[in-house]
Parts: sequence; structure tokens; C-alpha cells
Amino acid sequence: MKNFTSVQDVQDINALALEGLSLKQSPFSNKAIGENKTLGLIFFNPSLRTRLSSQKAAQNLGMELFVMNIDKEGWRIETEMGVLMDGDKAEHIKEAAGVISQYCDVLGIRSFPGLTDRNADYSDHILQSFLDFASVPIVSLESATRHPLQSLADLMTIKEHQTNAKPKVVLTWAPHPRALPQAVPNSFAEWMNQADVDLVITHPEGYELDEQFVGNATVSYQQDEALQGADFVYAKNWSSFQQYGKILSTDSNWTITREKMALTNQGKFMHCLPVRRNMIVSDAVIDSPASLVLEQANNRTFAMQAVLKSILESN
Ligand code: SN0
Repeated sequence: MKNFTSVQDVQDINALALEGLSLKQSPFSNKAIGENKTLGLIFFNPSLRTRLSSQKAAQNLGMELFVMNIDKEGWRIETEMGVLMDGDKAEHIKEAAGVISQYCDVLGIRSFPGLTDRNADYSDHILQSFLDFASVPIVSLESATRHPLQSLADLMTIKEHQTNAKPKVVLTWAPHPRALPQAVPNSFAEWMNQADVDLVITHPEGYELDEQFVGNATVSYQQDEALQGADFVYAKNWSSFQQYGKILSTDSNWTITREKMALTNQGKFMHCLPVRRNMIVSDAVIDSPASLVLEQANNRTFAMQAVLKSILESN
């Protein structure tokens, strides 16, 4: 694998997920592969799981690591081309990417969308600039449009917990007080389209995701109907793609409660975290044995480990 920025970078998602699960069984079996290699992690936005699981994954492979919260610790970065830099931005992304990539062998980038200009966000300009101007492989740590490491960990978690050959997976919108990116649901849908699952996406009207991610999923505005017989309930809030970045609903009827889970086939509850308790999901559900949220977070380490191993082996 050259870079890891979307499902398209992966030849066989099932093989990669199984590799992750096998690394989970013996995390230190490939210590030599990362010798004298450095992973760089650059964050334009906050992180807990991504930062720490990536650090652990690198250590498990014998890699060195550096982390920078570039939005707080670096110079302000100019991301546009051909501009007169006479304002408060001291450093251009072209030099930043070129320089940082000289200090590492694999470079992870996190950059959220602004949620005001849809075309700008969906061009994934910051991630793309690093792909263009860095000299090493790039791993997306969540871009404006996708969160592929999360999706890989989610696929691993589904594989570990599925009880039938083709589980019904329901991606459901749930209410949230802030406008959030579409990256997690986009990416989850994109990966589930390639997985051996029956994917249903449910949300209120106006929350349709970009078609390129929906693929062959069944889309429904009726959450109760969608949840019938679900094996996995993947809850996530996102802001509107059509009325870009807007909050159109905070309807608490979409919160995942015990009553909602009772409609499922003894379904498991999933969320990428961080999660707003009693907005997205009731305490009773997230604290129940049906909740896989900690498993998902645990699998983030081995998802990253599988990705790094694959990149180190082929570059
Ligand atoms: C991010 C998102 O894409 O939705 C990261 C998820 C992995 N989530 C948030 O920004 C949550 C912020 C909040 O206020 O709850």
C-alpha cells in the first residue's frame, strides 16, 4: 500500500481487517519491521484515540514517533497557492509538507472540514497538499471527507462480533448540539459497501450523504423500520450535506435507547467516540453488554498497525 486515505487505497479490505485481527493476537511479532523508521503525526484538530492508538501501533512495530499539534504549536499555515503572504500566516503548506516529510518515513495528517464551503471541504485540500508535496507515504488520521482508520477498526469489530454470514448493519443519524463533519459516516458507508454486509442508512430528511459514499445502501427516513432485525447499530451525528454544514434537527426521537435496541436482532451498539451521552445514545445502551465502543477504540491500534505494516512492507 502506498498511502492510506480511503478504501480505494486498499486492495482487499477483508485481508487488511484480518491482518489487523491477527496483529491483535500477537502485537509484537513484527518489531523488526519498524527499526530505524519514524512515524510523524500532524494534527490540525483535536484527537484522543487516533493519537494514542497510532503511537501504540508505531511502538508495537518498533518505530519511533513524533507528534505535533500544528494548529497550536506551529506557525500559522497558508494553504492556498499563489497568494501574497502579507497576513498572519507565516508558513506555506508546500514547505511545511516538504520539510516535515524529511523527518519521517510515514506521515499521518488530521484535518477536519470548515463546514462552510462544501466544494473546498470536499476537495480535501489539506490532505491533498500533503499527498502532493510530502516525500513519504501519507495516512489519513481523518480528513474533511473520510476517516478510514476508524472504518477499518469498525470492520474488524464487526468481523469479531458477527453471528451470521451477512449481518444487517444500520448506520443511523442521531442528534448532537454542534455541527459535525460527514467524514465518519461517509467513510463507514464507503467501507461497508465493500464488506459482506447488508447496509441500511437512516436519517431525517435533509441529511442525505453524498451519493458517492451511499453506494448500494438502502436509505430510509424511518429509523424504527430501519432498525428492525439489525445486527449492528452504528450511531453517528453529522451535519447536512445538502444544506451544507447546517443542523436541521435535534430531534431526541432519534437517540438510541433501550426501546430502539429492542427492535433489533439483539443488535450490538457502535460509535466511533467521542460520544455525547443521552444525546446520541442513552446511558443504559452505551453501558450495556451490547455496546462495542471500547472494542472499536481498542481495534484502532491494530488497524493502524496493519496499515503501517503494509506501507512499510511496500515502500
Ligand atoms: C469528530 C467527527 O468527525 O464527528 C471526530 C470523530 C472521530 N467528532 C467531533 O468533532 C465531536 C465534537 C463534539 O463536540 O462532540
